Amino acid sequence: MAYVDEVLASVKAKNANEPEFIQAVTEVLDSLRPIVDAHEEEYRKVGLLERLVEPDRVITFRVPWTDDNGNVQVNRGYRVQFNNAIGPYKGGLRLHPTVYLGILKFLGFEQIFKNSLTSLPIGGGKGGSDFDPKGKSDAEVMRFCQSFMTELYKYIGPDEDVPAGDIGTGAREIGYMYGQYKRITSQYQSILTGKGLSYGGSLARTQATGYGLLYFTQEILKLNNIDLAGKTVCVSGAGNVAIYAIQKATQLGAKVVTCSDSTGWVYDPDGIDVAVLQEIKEVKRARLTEYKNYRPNAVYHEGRGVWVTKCDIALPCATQNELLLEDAKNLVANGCLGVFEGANMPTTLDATKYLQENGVLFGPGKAANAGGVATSALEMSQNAERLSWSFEEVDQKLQSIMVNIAHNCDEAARKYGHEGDYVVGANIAGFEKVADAMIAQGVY
Ligand code: NDP
Ligand code: 2IT
Repeated sequence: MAYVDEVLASVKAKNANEPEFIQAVTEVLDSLRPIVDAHEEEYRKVGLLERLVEPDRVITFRVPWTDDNGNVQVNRGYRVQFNNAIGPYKGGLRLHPTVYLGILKFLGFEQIFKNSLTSLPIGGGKGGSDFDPKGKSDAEVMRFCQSFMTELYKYIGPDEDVPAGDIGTGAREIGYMYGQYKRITSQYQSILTGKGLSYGGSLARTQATGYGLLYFTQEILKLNNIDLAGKTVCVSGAGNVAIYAIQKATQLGAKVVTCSDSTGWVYDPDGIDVAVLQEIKEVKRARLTEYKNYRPNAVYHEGRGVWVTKCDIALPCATQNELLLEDAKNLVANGCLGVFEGANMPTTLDATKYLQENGVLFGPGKAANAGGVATSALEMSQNAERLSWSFEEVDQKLQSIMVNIAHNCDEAARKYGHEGDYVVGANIAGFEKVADAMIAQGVY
């Protein structure tokens, strides 16, 4: 049996209750076949793939907190420290009721290759909790965050593990967690990124994932002689990544006609108004049903359905497995040219295959959304030198990182005979550096 198949079979057997993790590993290992086949003996000898698919460690803990009625609630907290071959563990904290170990293992595993692609020295990790910030008061969110950090602080450090935001974890949550870390340790350290600008955060980190997605998209389109300006774009999601993807796409001359949240989606024929979206989501923390109150030409639909809309470019920016085979068929039938993932693993494996087989350019999340974590690493650099760079300086660096990732994916795919397959390109380009470092550092 081929080495990849042996390891895949073992991952499936050992992690049978973690379908998202199996999905992520399957995508990565399948596309690493060309490079693994070329180095099979060397990799087998050091158990490279077996080590790569097993996290360095998984930490789980109880998170008790008191709600506004005085009742004690208990959530489960996690940190998955997946791989630190090329730098300290780095990756976000997800707060969502669907969080369980399988989700965080898939995200931590993806993060290894994503972080390597940034060309910055960061390893892969992820964490979070099944806590749902929606519908909670600020005081409840604060008490949860303080309790979460009271355990997490033992396992993180500026050269050890540096968490950040993800779904459900934004500026408010990072602030409460940072405050609690400082209170426990008396240390003013770079142990979180996505911090507020008044206490060590980087300019442009808020915008970075969405902006980076567009810089990457624009570069891949350019490599294929397609101009982004004038194109119609569909975005899903209405959170951090979606909002700044819509803003940058609009600045670059495209028209974004959709966005969505977990209850429904909006079609705005005049182009989504980012200021309105920010008011609804960032200020009021409200539902998208409100959008049509500000924009009478817009239509609100209950449930899922963004991908029925005709578009040139699709940017899934909400969550995993939100773009299914039937959606891929709709996109192809409507003449879509490219799908670029702002979220992590938003496209199912069969949908990805269908899109690629039908000539749709496909930018996988670990490349396309790497701008967020790249800018987090820039925040760590600024903290280390106790300086802060201007918005323009960070944005410039972000642009060149994303252009570089696009070229590296393109070249790696070409080198291994899969020209234009950016899934193969991203996985191989991300894997190479991690594999080298793991081999050089011996068996551990
Ligand atoms: P936010 O919490 O800011 O926004 C998430 C958005 O997706 C919301 O509109 C939310 O709707 C929607 N959503 C979340 N879960 C579901 C679900 N199960 N079904 C339908 N809609 C859902 O998160 P981010 O924008 O930060 O993250 C979005 C995606 O991007 C995630 O996959 C994340 O891992 C990825 N990512 C984030 C980065 C970052 O820097 N923040 C960096 C790289 C990737 P509702 O509010 O109704 O729940
Ligand atoms: O999925 C991701 O890359 C993130 N949520 C950002 C992680 C980070 O450390 O900035």
